Amino acid sequence: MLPRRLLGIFMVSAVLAGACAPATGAPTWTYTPGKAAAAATPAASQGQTASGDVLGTLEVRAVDLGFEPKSFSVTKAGRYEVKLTNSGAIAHYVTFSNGTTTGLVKPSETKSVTVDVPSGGISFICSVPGHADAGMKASITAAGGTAAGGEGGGSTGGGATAEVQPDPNAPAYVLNPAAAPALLPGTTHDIVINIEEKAMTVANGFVQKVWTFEGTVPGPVIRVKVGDKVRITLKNPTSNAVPHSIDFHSSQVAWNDEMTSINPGEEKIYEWRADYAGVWMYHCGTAPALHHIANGMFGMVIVEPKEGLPPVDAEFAVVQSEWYLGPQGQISSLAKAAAAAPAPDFVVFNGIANQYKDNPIKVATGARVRVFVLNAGPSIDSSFHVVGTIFSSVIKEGISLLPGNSGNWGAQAMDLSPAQGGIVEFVMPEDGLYPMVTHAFNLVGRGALGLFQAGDGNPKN
Ligand SMILES: [Cu+2]
Repeated sequence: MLPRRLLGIFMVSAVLAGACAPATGAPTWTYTPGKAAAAATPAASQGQTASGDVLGTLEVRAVDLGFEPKSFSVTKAGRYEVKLTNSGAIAHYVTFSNGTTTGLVKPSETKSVTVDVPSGGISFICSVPGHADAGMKASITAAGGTAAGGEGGGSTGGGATAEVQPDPNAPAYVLNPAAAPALLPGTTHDIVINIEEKAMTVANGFVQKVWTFEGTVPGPVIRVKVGDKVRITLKNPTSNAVPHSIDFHSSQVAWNDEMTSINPGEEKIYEWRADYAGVWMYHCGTAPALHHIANGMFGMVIVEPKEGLPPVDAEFAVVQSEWYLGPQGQISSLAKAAAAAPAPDFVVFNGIANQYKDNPIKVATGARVRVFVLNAGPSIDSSFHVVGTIFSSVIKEGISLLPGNSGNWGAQAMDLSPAQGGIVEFVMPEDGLYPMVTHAFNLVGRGALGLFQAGDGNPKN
């Protein structure tokens, strides 16, 4: 337990240090005219590309997620030292549009790099994927020159993009089975979750560099019952580029203890007890959490009541989510996901557009079917509906409609806002196809369509 506690304390300290640091209104400017040679400092060893005398030092502070200040001006073009102090809680870089970089600067660290500022100025970003889009862009202008602007080059992808075109050479997607897993045996569960950043075909012709729990989007379904203890070991391998974290909505824990971010090469333990039954979301909460969710870091926890759920004939787990495409092979677009009126390229069930339309989910005719449904969002509501059926049982966010209720009430669609989950049960009474949709029909054409196939799928025989 001790290492985890220490890590938690360290992260809190980093956050507080950031919050208490003095605000910097004006650019920190340490160049002394006429004393340039005397002010020269030893050249930074990392990423050095510049040559000649250092004309001054520019101090920049990284906060989560921005640079302070965002613009510098120097009196003439030439070679400068740029000193990055990281006052945030997660690691950052200063990376210039010509490729010069400080390298990774961890929380509370300071690193310097020297760079040639041309007369036209130069821009820099944090090159952790997603951070530039989240606002970590800045620029240096030289007096007499024209501004390079702060939105400059060196982008690592994920920006607002023109419409992404399908790639005919994209690998076929890997079908994500919809069957719900069995309840984990026992009452205490030790679970390792490896974070993996990888390429994934998210729709026919479209590949994204997704961030995953255990290599899949969504991450694995974890199924326990009320009273169980769960001990998660979250691992962020050195092969990853970005810090990550995990937040279980099924848990009651301090945000700044269990949910803190871990850098590549680190791991941490997150313990919780399943106090309440339901269908719960888990997700990465590392800033910007919108981007980490939009890029694949979410999954479902099922907590059954202590006495268990009544038996049914077949059980499935379906997570609805959105894709905001970045360029082919790159991370998703934070700019698109962050729009006030988000317009996803795809809305999908279990990570991949139309996968159950292409590969119908087969059930026996007349069987009682239970579907655990989670809306992972990050931003669009779900109206979960199975065409041709009526839900005789709905348990949603602690509220239940059960078969045999007086009045024989039923339900046609389960409304789930982002991060809400529920359970529906229904029967497909005759052979045939029963489409699964969100009844926001503009999204059905964007991938939110699956099929249940009862019997042989043909009602005519
Ligand atoms: Cu993450």
